[in-house]
Amino acid sequence: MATVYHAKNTRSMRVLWLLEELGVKAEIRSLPFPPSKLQPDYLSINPTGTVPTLVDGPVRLTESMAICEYLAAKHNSPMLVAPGDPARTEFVQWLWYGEATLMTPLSRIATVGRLERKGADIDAVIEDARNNAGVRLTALERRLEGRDFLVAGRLTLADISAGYPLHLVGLFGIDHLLGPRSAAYRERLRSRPAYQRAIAVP
Ligand SMILES: N[C@@H](CCC(=O)N[C@@H](CS)C(=O)NCC(=O)O)C(=O)O
Repeated sequence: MATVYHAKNTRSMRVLWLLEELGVKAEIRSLPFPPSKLQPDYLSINPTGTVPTLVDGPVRLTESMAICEYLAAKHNSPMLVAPGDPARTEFVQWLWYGEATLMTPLSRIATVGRLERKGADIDAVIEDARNNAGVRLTALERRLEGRDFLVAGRLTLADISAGYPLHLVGLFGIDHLLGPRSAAYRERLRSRPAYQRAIAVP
């Protein structure tokens, strides 16, 4: 059985959610956050100190979407849009959008918001990141016109990728940045039993 190193409200929720969608069991090891400070022995598992990490026999992966691709391929899931599929190119675009485009300003809000230092400069950085997230979210709003899911007319890893930054938007109290289609899309993802089981893991 594979092992997943997890911390609540982090990108490891993508992996837990996918496992639930696949109906695949794994050993979940929950860590305090940030593990590099609160559980430094985790650095021997993942030298970057980030979560998630997946260990599956000789396989060790430390990128949430690489873990999702690995698991979806291993279990022959249609959530992975394979090379040769007409939807593949769009799938790759939206797979990266969730991590590379949406997570950039949201990670800034998370890391700067954790600093003990407060003040006008910090507020300005957070405000700029919020504005930037709002601009980046408009691409999602446009994409969802006439669509329930990002690609291929079904739930794919692209939705798992985008689902985490949308979770953070809620946690950060910036729901006003979501257009109506994006808000409805997030609800569609959140209402899935697999999502709810994953999000409940401590
Ligand atoms: N690109 C990586 C990013 C992993 C990452 O930065 N995880 C955050 C939590 S969402 C983390 O563990 N941060 C702790 C730290 O940087 O010390 C992924 O998708 O897994």
